[in-house]
Amino acid sequence: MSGTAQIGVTGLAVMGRNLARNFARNGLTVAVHNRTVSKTRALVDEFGDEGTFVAAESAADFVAALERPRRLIIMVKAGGPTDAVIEEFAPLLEEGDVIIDGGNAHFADTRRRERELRERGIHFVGVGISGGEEGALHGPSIMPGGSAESYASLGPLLERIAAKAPDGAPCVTHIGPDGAGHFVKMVHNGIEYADMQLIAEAYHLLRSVAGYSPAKIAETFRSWNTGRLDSYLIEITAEVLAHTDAATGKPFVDIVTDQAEQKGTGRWTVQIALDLGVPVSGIAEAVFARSLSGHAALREASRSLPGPTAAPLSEADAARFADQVEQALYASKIVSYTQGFHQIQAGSEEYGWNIDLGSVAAIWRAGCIIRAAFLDRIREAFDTQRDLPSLLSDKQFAEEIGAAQEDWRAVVATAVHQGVPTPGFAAALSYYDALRAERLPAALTQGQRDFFGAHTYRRTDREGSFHTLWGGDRSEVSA
Ligand code: NBP
Repeated sequence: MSGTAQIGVTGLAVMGRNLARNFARNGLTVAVHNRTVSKTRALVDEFGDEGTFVAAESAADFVAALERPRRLIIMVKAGGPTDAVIEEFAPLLEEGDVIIDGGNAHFADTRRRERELRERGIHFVGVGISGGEEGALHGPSIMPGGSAESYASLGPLLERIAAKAPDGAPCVTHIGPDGAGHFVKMVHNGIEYADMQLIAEAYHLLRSVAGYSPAKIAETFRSWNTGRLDSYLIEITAEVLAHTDAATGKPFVDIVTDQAEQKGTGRWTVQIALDLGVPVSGIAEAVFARSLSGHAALREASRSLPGPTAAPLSEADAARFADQVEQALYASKIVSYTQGFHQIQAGSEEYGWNIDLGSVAAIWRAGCIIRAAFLDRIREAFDTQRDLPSLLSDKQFAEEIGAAQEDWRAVVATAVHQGVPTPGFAAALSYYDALRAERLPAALTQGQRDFFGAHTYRRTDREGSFHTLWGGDRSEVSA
């Protein structure tokens, strides 16, 4: 027998509970279930008047509450708990039913689960959800993978609860088969790491070089947020910097321990980029910067190492420097997105996902942590130029980054002179210069590899592989 709920959510911690409420508020009948039954009861007691919930205390009741084909979303802790919940529900389901994992799963796990459940006739959809708990309640950006057939059944429901871009389009699209959704969510988080690092470097420079107070930097960020840097992360940065600690009266940012945490997805992005051979140096520097910050003992032991001294800037010079930092931040941000989209493109080719990059940019325009005004232009660049080799090849972005490059270089040079670490800005600039270079020293690297390991090299003037007899008469042989 089939129930009446169009969707079910199991796992009612902060994310699952808010997602269930979002579905209910949008007119869907939602079956809700949680391992610890009191959470199910609490949800219905507190928010039952927001819509139609069917509270289920057992797995069997939960499955029975769902209309067919059943669509049930798992919102539990990623990893072992997700497998445990799948094993609990799969035997109760029938062919054509859809299990959706909305947790932060590794895309390789999603590929495995999709394959295993497909063999049992069940669709498995790995869905990346971004926007935190607020997004889950009011409209997240949603990145579903899985089969096209499952999206036909699930997509219309997701469109109801997704964030809406400024043009009204729901921030959800079928990303591609099996693990494509979780892969794109992973890269989204990698870009988020890079964005946050770049903003942190801009703050550090404005504080250390321009001599601005946190309140003044908050003001500066607010004004940047009215221009091309308009984004959620810039907006909340201004909020954080303007906040005063009630206990001490000091700027909040000054009473927080300067050791950042890094959870799975940023690290995964870099690990997978290494496997795919994609240079995501901005994301990697962001992960490493967080990691370095956490090495408290190492930092303590190194604190007395010598560094430069610099005179404070005049007010006018500080204002001019702040403008340059805006240019450096924007240019570096373009590079981060260029690298992230390159990784998505490479993953898509490796796994045969056929991901539409313009659609990915489109669904990041609202609801997610990296939402930003310029994503609309990224969408347009990929939509109108299907064979764009890189975001930097787009005429408009190339012009903008070209116009920013002098200030970008000045900022990185000042940071080096004054001993302010800017790994994100510097890595982005190096990436830009490496892509531009007529010749790279990789030619020398190849020579070294051939010398010590007979790894061979290709020539610029002839086809084929060659090896020089370095230990002998240094003549060249075809390899
Ligand atoms: P948590 O990640 O804190 O997980 C708690 C939930 O998992 C509870 O409902 C708990 O049930 C359930 N659970 C666990 Br733990 N082990 C279980 C098991 N063996 N069997 C059944 N249920 C089990 O919840 P969350 O912060 O709401 O996040 C949910 C998912 O969404 C995670 O994968 C997370 O990475 C992802 N996500 C989170 C955010 C965010 O901003 N927090 C954003 C995007 C995605 P119990 O109540 O009985 O203990």
